[in-house]
This record gives sequence, structure tokens and C-alpha cells, in this order.
Amino acid sequence: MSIIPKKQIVKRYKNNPVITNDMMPFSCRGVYNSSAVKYNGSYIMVLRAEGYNLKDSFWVAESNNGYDNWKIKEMIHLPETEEYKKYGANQYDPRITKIDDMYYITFCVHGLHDARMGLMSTKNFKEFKWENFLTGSGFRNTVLFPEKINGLYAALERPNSTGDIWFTQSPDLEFWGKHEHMLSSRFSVWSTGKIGPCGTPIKTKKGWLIIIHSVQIICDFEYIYHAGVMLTELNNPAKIIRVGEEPILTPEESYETTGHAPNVIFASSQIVEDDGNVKIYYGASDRCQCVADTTVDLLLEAALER
Ligand code: BMA
Repeated sequence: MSIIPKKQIVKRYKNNPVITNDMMPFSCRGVYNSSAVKYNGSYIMVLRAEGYNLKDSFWVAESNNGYDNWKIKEMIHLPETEEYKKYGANQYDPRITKIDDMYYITFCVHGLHDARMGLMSTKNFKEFKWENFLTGSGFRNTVLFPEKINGLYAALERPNSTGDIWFTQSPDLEFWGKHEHMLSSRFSVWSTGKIGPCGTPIKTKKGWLIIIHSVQIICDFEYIYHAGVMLTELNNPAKIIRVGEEPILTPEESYETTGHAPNVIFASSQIVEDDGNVKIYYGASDRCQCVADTTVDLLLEAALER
């Protein structure tokens, strides 16, 4: 990494944060770490909204430009089954991936002691279907690839025990195997804690572009969550081509440095426009929801040259 950094490649939206707790129709403590997709020409976000009881619910929000005027719509009903309730004392960090004509939402189902990943699906963001659990205990970040790879569904996952990123595949989105280790949580000076995949991997001619988050431990109880980027092989995503040595986004605005969890940027999704522009959606300091702009070319440059 050069001592003198180049110009930053991600530009924050001027009116950040774009969704705040006071926009929610209930007594809400924070809206953050949410995910967005483009749907029928409009922008849909699945929000993580945290009440003062510290429980999180998921809500649908819609905007016509992906930046502002977000309208908060319905709450998404979670499964009422005994099986879900057994593990789901709380839930958070939804990530949306479109595969064919279905939108899949992976999210963390948190019990009293540990967390596992769950999967919902929808075609219209009105009716949601609970699918199944994707992992056993000890996982908080599973992100699906947008297409099958070598005939199998594919996902990135993050065992909490080591905080590394792994690759896994499945014939049916329920039974997962072929696990391969991809990236160690100690890959750089800004990753001294856990790391994890952010939004759906972006398919480019050069490989899969994958935005990641990385926790830097400053001292015993002080953490900084950065966003970074890596590129992996198209036909074998477990094989990393390169990891960008610089973070692409690091907390510095007041809404990122001050909040319920200070110094947190948690990028959990991005939307790639037809012209190559990319909107990165990120939660700031466990308090509010933000958006920032970049392009596929700049992300590739960050992954390959910085
Ligand atoms: C994610 C979520 C949050 C947490 C956050 C930092 O992994 O699990 O609950 O506080 O990291 O934004």
C-alpha cells in the first residue's frame, strides 16, 4: 500500500442519511444495515428497524430515485412457526439477491446464545415466503451469488469462530456443502477483527467484484468498521484474484462516527445501474441508513490496483 493514498473512489450522497429512525411508524431507535434492489424501475429497500426494546423488524421502503423520498411501506411478517421461534429471538442484516425472477433475502436469525442464517423469498415485495435455515449455529453473514456457478447455487459465508470469508455451494438453496476457505480476517492493517461479505457479488468481465466489511480493532473496546473490495475468478469464486489494500469507505462523517455503535460503516448492498454507476447502501453507526456513489470501473481499479 502506498504511503500517499489516491483520491477516494466512493462519494457520499450529499443528503445522507437518507432513512432515519424518525421516519418509521413506531418508536424506533435506529434504521441501519439494510439492503436495496431495483424492482420494476423503482428502488426497494428491506429495512432493518430497531425498536427501543432492542428487537429488530424488517420493513419495505420505496424510492423513485434510490437516494431520497423513501416511503416506508409494510412490515414484513416473520415466520410464526415453533421452529423459527426456537432460534429467532431477534433478526437483522437482510441481504437481497435476485436469482431468475425470485428475490431471495438472507438474514441473521439471532437466538439467545448464537446466530444462524435464514432465507426468505419474494417475487413482489408484498408476499414473503420463509424458505429455510441456511446454516447451523455460528454464522451471521451469508450472501447469495445471483446465478448458479458450475450448476450449483453459490454463497459467501462467514463463520463467527474465525471471522474469515468462505465459499459454499448448494443444489437447492437448502443443503450446503463444498465449503472452501477464501479470505482470512487478518488480511490487512485495517482488518484485525472479523470480516464479512456485503452485497450480492457483482459479475464483471474481469471476475466477481465483492464488497466486504472489515473490523479494525483499535484497542480492547474500540472498533472501526470499514468497507473494502476484492475480485475473484468467475468460474471459481473461491479463488481470489486480488483484495484491494485500501478501504473504499471508512467512517468520518458525524453520522458515521457517532451513534449507537460509533465508527461503523456497514455496507450491506449495492445497486449496479446499466451505465456502470453503483449505489452503495450502508448503515452508519447502527443508527441510520446512507447511500454513496461509485462505478464498477472504479471498484475494479480499487480491487486490482490500489
Ligand atoms: C453487524 C450487525 C449489527 C452490528 C453491526 C455493526 O454485524 O450484526 O448488529 O452492531 O454489525 O453495524
